[in-house]
Amino acid sequence: MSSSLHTSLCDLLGIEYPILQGGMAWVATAELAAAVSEAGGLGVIGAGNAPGEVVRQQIRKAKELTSKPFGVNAYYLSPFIDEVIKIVVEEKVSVVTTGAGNPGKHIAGLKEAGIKVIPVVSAVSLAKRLEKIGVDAVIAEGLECGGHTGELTTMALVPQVVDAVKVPVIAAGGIADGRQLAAAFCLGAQGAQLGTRFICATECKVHDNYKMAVIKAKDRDTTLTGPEGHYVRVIKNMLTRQFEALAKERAPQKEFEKLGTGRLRAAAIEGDDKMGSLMSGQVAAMVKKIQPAREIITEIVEETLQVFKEKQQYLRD
Ligand code: TUI
Repeated sequence: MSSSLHTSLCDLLGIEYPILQGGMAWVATAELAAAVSEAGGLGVIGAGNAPGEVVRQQIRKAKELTSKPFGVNAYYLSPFIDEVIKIVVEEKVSVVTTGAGNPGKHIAGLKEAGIKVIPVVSAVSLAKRLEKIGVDAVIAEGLECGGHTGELTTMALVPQVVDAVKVPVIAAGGIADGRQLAAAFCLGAQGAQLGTRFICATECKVHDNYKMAVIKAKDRDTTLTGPEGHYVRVIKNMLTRQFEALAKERAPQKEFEKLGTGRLRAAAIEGDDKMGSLMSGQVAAMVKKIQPAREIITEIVEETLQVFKEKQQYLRD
């Protein structure tokens, strides 16, 4: 590679390429995070609903595998969220990304510990509020993403967040290759977070059935499940058909919760591709093979550079 790709985000986080790996619960373990960081991106351990001590073990394992910066994603619907934050501070993790809630109450403590805080937002209002309390960057995540989704597409959300805040914006949702990373830069983002493509990294320890479901998925094979306002994007299977039946009969939220409990673990650990929750973004169809994290990053960087080089021919003096 003769030229390289460098933005302010690389300096902020001490990484080589402006690529973050999504902190996917049950999927983004220490091995994946360390591999992404070793390859020059920012690897992120997904804390999900895990107790603090389990997250500490994961952090220590990642430290054994890499001396480069990595992050932990704190999931704000976890019953263990306070202890996860305490452990992240004790372990002096470089970066915390947050999801599924407002991390406001923890920001001062994390900043005091010298930890970079990067929340996921799916709306402009939260991005502005969080910038005021001192976050280092924000991840603007569009509804193309896997797992919990907001209401706006990446194309609509990213430039609106870029216009509303001064901190760097990282685009997420619908990004799997260099064309999409280049598009994110065109929208004003300083980097991108990718989840789905990294599910199929060699170093990702998720069950092979999960990886194969992503690889086999076609363009319209993901869907949103869950009650209104709490949508989760997954690959269509028997579970999503049962969710659809609940939605049709306008079942109460607790019925959705009952059907959904333990399903992500079932998919990720046991490989249950029928009744498991195969969380994945709309770009699943673009993921065609299992390959090392380093290869994924190198390919995306080369494609992005190629896009910018090619498109220069559109310019006229
Ligand atoms: O967090 C995600 N996506 C996720 S988390 C997850 S874990 C899970 N495990 C088992 C069952 C279900 C889920 C799967 N996918 N994305 C980040 C994200 N955060 N997107 C949107 C938000 C968000 C939503 C509301 C951030 C803040 C927020 O705040 C509301 C408020 O208080 O203003």
